[in-house]
Amino acid sequence: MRAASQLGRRLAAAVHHSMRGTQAMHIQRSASAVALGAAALLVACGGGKPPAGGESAATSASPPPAPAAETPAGPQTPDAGGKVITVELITDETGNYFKPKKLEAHQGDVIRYTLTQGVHNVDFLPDSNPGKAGLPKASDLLQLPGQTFDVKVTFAPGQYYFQCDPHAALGMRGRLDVEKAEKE
Ligand SMILES: [Cu+2]
Repeated sequence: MRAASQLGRRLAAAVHHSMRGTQAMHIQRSASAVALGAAALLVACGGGKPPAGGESAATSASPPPAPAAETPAGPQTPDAGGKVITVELITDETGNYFKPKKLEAHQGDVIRYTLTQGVHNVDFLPDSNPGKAGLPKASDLLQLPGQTFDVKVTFAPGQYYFQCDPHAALGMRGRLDVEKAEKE
């Protein structure tokens, strides 16, 4: 404390010695104006931004929505007259596969990929579906039995191919034939 105040006095004396009259006063005033300005900025920043704690909470809270964005298909509802078609994703002693691996759906139906066993995803790989528009984005990995990934059949009639990325090379692929919605 004492050393600090001595230093302060020495500095003040040095300023008075090196500056004279109004010039010194002017410097001192602008110095305090700068200090006030800085304080105002600090207050502005403190008020404008959430406190550090809140910010880190926001940061740690933001990752969960990201995977949700990559998997837009939450539970979907078929159009009137449409249906839900379940396709199981399975790992067993015979291998990794979709069941059924070949299916037919009409526009407006929902395909409910459902994990039965193992860890799988569903990917309508663009390379496997050249020229096709409106393909669903690849799902996240499904890891819990009963977990689902819904694909609403909104795309044009035709043949589509899907696969499980981790097991595609092992033959975990499927084919979807889309037909126009049936008129009732
Ligand atoms: Cu798989």
